[in-house]
Amino acid sequence: MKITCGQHILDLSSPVVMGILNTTPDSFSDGGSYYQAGMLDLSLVLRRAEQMLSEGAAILDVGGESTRPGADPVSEQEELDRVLPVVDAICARLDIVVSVDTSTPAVMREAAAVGAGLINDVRALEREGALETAAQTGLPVCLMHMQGQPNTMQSAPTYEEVVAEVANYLAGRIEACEARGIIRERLLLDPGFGFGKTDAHNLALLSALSQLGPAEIPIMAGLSRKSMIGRLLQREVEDRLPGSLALAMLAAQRGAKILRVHDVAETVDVLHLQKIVGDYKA
Ligand code: PT1
Repeated sequence: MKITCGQHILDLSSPVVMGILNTTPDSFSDGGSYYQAGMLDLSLVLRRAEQMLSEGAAILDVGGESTRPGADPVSEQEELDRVLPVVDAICARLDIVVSVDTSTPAVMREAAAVGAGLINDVRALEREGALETAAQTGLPVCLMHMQGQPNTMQSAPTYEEVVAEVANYLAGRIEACEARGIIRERLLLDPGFGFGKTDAHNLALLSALSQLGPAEIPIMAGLSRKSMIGRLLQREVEDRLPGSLALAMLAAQRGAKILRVHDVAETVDVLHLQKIVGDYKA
């Protein structure tokens, strides 16, 4: 299973790691890491990008809008200012697929112009103009499910049948994409762990991960350091690595092809061992 991401070809025959690169001052676990005196420091971002590449990341996901629970929206200009210099700098220097974590058409268009290889949209191209813009870039798109909006989504998430509802929603977005010329070979699906979901909802989605969509569309999963791990294991955000690794492995076992994580080296080790054990013939 291969997918063309701009200049790069991404091989998803076994699961790969997407390293998280947040250029926001307020992300839940690594917010502000690349800021010096209130300014985004490109050299710090590049150092981290190089490190994640050397640790085995196949993709780097660059985002300028925090979408963790409770986060406030960001202006288009702010997002452009945070994301574009980073995408540009990485694409100019490193041989890696750069994904842009955005719902904003202008960011999609400009990021694609400087070399981004993937659009990761937590709003599944629902914003005005996003479907058309994403279609024009020719890039693959990850469609994620979210109930509500980040600042309020965790107040009272409600579903009658969470797996069926998420699957139906994603089926509708696949249809909307195909109607605009974004063929399904260009799509990825993501259940959106923690996006308007209780722990029970997240667990139901994890256990039914492979039933979220058509078998030929790869699934992406983002569980790294999320609050579900904190609640289930009583762990603060800095102590969620073991939980994150366990969930990454379980997601891969259930069919996820892209794992979106903070801890690249550790997750690459887990997936590597999983492959060795899976391939072993006694
Ligand atoms: C994700 C994801 C994402 N997650 C995709 N993109 C975030 N495709 C940003 C918590 O409960 O899963 N898939 N982009 C980060 N969002 C959250 C959500 C962070 C919930 C933290 C929590 O702690």
